[in-house]
Amino acid sequence: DFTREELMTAVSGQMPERRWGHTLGVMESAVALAHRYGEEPERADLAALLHDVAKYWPIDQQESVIRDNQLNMELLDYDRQLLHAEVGAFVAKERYGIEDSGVLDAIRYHTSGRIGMTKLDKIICLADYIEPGRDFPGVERIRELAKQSLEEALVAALDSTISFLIEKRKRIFPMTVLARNDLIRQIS
Ligand code: DGI
Ligand code: FE
Ligand code: FE
Ligand code: FE
Repeated sequence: DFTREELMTAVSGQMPERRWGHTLGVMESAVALAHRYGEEPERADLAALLHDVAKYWPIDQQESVIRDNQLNMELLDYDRQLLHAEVGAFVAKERYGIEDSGVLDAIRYHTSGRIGMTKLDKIICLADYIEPGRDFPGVERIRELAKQSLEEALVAALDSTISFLIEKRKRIFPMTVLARNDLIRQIS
């Protein structure tokens, strides 16, 4: 088994300095959200540590992991940015021996979201948007919303991604739209 320290060394070695800084930021934000919203901080920390582990793997390698292990093949029809989440969950389990399926799911769905997001899913997905190093239009409003409601903040975050994709005339992974709809349903 890997200690947390060994995992940190292994993960940081697979990404540029800047992305490792992002990962540390997501860990910090995820733990803070866990305390605020009653999730186990250790699980938030672990999922955040591993969430982008595959982000800088070559795309053909990410695609191979998905094909060779019969993971979610639908992802291959959409933006390549979606692959690293699915691959990351696989790697966390198979290479790093993570057995907590809730942690693995939080990694798997951190980019796309999903219907019926767990508290841990929401925390990791949201922490990914609001970590201290993030600077995109609207991030400050999402940080404020995150103090009041995980769901309100996450809807705002997904809306910003969906708007960005529309602006770039990219296709939207349907699960992202379903995730947003489901969160709005949970709020109202
Ligand atoms: O890995 P990070 O950069 O930290 O963040 P992420 O895992 O949330 O990746 C987000 C990127 O994925 C973002 O630049 C938008 C892009 N993307 C492309 N198609 C989709 C998508 N994101 C979502 N949620 N849904 C899509 O269909
Ligand atoms: Fe990511
Ligand atoms: Fe994200
Ligand atoms: Fe990230």
